[in-house]
Amino acid sequence: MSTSTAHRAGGAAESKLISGAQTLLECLVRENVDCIFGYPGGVTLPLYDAFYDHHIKHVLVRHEQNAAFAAEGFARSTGRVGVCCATSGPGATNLVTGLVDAMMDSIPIVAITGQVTSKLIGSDAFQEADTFGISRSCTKHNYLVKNVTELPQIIHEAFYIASSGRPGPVLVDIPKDVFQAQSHYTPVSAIHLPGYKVFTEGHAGQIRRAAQMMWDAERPFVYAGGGVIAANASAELRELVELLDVPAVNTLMGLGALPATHPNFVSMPGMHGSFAANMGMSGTDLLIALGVRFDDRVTGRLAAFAPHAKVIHVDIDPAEIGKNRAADLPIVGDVKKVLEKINKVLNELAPANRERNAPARRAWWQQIRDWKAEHPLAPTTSSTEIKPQHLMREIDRLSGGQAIVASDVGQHQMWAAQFIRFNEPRLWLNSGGLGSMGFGLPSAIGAQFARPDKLVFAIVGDGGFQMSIPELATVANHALPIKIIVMNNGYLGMIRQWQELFYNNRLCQAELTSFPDAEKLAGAYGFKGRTVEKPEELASVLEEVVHEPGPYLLNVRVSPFENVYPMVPAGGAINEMVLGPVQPVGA
Ligand SMILES: Cc1ncc(C[n+]2csc(CCOP(=O)(O)OP(=O)(O)O)c2C)c(N)n1
Repeated sequence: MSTSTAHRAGGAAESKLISGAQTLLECLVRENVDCIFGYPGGVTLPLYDAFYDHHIKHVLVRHEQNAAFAAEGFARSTGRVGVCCATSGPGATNLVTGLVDAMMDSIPIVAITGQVTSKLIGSDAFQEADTFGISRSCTKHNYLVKNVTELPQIIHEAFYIASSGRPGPVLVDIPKDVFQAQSHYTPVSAIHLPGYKVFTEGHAGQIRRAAQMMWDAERPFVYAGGGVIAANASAELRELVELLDVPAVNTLMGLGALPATHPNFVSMPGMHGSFAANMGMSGTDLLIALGVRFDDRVTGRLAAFAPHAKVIHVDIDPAEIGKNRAADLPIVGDVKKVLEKINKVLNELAPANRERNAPARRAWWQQIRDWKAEHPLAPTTSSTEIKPQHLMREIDRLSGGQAIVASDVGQHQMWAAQFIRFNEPRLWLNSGGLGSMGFGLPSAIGAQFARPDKLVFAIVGDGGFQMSIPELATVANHALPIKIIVMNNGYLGMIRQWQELFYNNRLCQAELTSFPDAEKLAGAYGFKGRTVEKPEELASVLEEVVHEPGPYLLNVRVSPFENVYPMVPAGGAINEMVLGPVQPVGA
């Protein structure tokens, strides 16, 4: 394999002797990087000296974890590689949660860390940590740069690995003396990685068999995930769904892959998925699994998952195939390319097949419609308090399926996923695999830098928000017009829900008191904030928030004891949903 993005027109750096720090920036320019999220420290000072008069924008976040989350927000909202940067020791260890997060959700980021001077490595020097060792299990690949002459090759490899195949985080650890060393910049013209093979095309025979299975099925069902978004395969997914006229779900990571307003879109499956989505997964005879990993939050009890289904599984990562659920027909390849080919064969086979199972398929569609009508995802409203579902429906109305919504983790995340519709990919940003609180605000920051034209909401719980309060300074600094919506239920809501339902309502360390006054807090940073608690005021206050040209912090007091339903209790089968509050006997 010989391919890379490394050989773009560079700067004037090729002939002169330049420092390692300048070499790094030259490589970043060639990778089209225009924005980095970071935090300086002793060993990265040579790099910051190079930043001083460089055109690449460096955004100073207030904690390194948020540099990684912001880089992820940048990457998730664009598909481009996000870049973050931290110093050695505590700076690098603070990045770890973000690296694990990017690894779990297959997000392409490159993390640059400073390391102590080469000759001190291993001596327990000040701010020394074994960043290479620590990051080994939470990166797709990592490097420790030993010589400045290796730097261009390593940086371009890092970008190539982060963005190719199954995307993921790559870390490059650079000792201080390497930043300082002088060398002639030598452009890199190709990347050769003999041990790294990416199979993109899919097996032609398997593709043909898959298309035939799709026509043969009586109750086909599409299960599309984050891999469809990573592969930019939304158009091909839509074509497949329309060709077969098949019902489809998008996972939490895949929301927006098929527009939420598409008539074939059922909704989200899984632990808090809709009745129709979970019943569809349980009743299908052919599960068309595209860029998904059969996550336990989707499958519930694996042994009971999709019991009648044959499975076609398309994924770029061979390690995913058969990991949780055996595939009857595996296809390793880029979902976009594979779907293009499948759609072609489906068209070829259509005349001989389209009518064959038409009655069975009509009955299947009727069943799906009945399930949808039986238990719709209906928003709960009240005249005395703001219900969380009401809040999400209002945000949905203002978004019109077009806004970027970065969510934190907890109940609000699930309600947002259920009620806010996404009509495009890369609008819904959330920490799906790791479920990391503190993700919402910094990822919204990354997204707003990447897509300044977009309306960006950060929807956070009162718990998670307090993990990212320092980033209000970053928002203020750059006057980022992010709409920060705190769904404030006075609790670590998801913890309270589980303690109520599964621990006999013995609420322990779940209550959150002392939430700051939003108006004063935002005011202290120089932007607008307020609290709303009356349901009749919600719509007009949200309009005001959206029309404010600058940032806005809106604290929405919602009913404290609302639970997210449907819910599949941990270990349950996904068709064994609890659909709503269990009524006390005699009620
Ligand atoms: C960093 C981190 N710590 C702990 C958890 C466990 N956890 C999951 S949801 C949740 C409660 C979140 O509360 P809040 O932010 O108020 O959101 P809500 O559930 O009320 O919407 C907790 C503590 C987590 N996901 N991430």
